[in-house]
Amino acid sequence: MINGRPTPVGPPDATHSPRYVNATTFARLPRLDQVPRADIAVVGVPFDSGVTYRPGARFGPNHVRQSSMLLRPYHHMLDLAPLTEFQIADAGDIPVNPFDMAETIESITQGARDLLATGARLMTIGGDHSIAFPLLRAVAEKHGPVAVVHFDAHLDTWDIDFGQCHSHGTPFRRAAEAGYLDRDHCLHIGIRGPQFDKADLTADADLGFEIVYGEWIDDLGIDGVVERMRARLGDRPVYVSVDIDVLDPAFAPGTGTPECGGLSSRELLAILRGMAGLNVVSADLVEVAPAYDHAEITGMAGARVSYELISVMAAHLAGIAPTPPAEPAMRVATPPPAVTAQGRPRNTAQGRPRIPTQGPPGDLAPA
Ligand SMILES: [Mn+2]
Repeated sequence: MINGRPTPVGPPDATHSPRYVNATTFARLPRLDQVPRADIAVVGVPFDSGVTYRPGARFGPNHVRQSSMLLRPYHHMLDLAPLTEFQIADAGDIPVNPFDMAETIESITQGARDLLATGARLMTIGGDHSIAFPLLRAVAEKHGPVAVVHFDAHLDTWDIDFGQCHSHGTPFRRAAEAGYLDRDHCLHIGIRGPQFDKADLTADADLGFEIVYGEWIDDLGIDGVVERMRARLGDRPVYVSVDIDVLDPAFAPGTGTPECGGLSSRELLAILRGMAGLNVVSADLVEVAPAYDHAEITGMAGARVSYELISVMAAHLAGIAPTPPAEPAMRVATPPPAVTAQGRPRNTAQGRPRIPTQGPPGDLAPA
């Protein structure tokens, strides 16, 4: 027994069985049909009929599985072995119809519903971002409206694409309208690049989202982002949605709508880790498009992000309390000088307070 449960079946010992043998599952974990039950089910949704630019995320689930072979059981930052202390299993892929969005939304809802009904939390690997809408529907049926933390270069609260209300640019607007979101406790992290229109940001705020822009990450720092995120989410049930394009194309070239100026994988992983102890009820990782990937860069990032999300869910299952935020004095032992070595004013929150405490920038704050 571990954690009051039957001893879980973990991945085979990589010091005795090479990682690259046999057909693969995520992190070489057992398939769901090989174990009695799972605390966390990893499930693929190979659907990309909602994309507006580069297609190919339908091949994301198996690419991420293939890139997950090196993941090891013990997480030293959390002092937790998610893959061996808890039963994690690969549930395969949910059926999709590449020619029918409506049918696929129903199929994904049912697939997620069935897995959630077993008591498992979901780590879903897409697929394009349109799959978040039916996943949120199934999660909200079980937990009620959820707080969403959405990592993405793009808002994905747009309204209509090509006359269609469901695409990879609309899942969070549709979910908000349907009542699946705990409004005023949702936030986007990493939004950047040009927008269609200033009004998109006002509409987004009206749907209940706060934004931590990608352009703010350097000034806020990891701790600052984590602090805002945790203040926004509190102790509510949380759904985490990670679009791999929140990473800079240098760290995730294999995706459908890449945007320059994104997070590094180290920054994203640290922010995700900041959720340890929160009640993360399920999560997804979407938009890995292997045709544009090189040397598995994006696949490995997707696998590692999924591992971090699994670890955060396992930390909650293990009853690990969220780490209290560090004292500001401890985080910044010596304030940085007000000017750079080149004599320019340093671009910091202390030097130039250009990060508002909440809401969109400037006059975009909702009335
Ligand atoms: Mn997205």
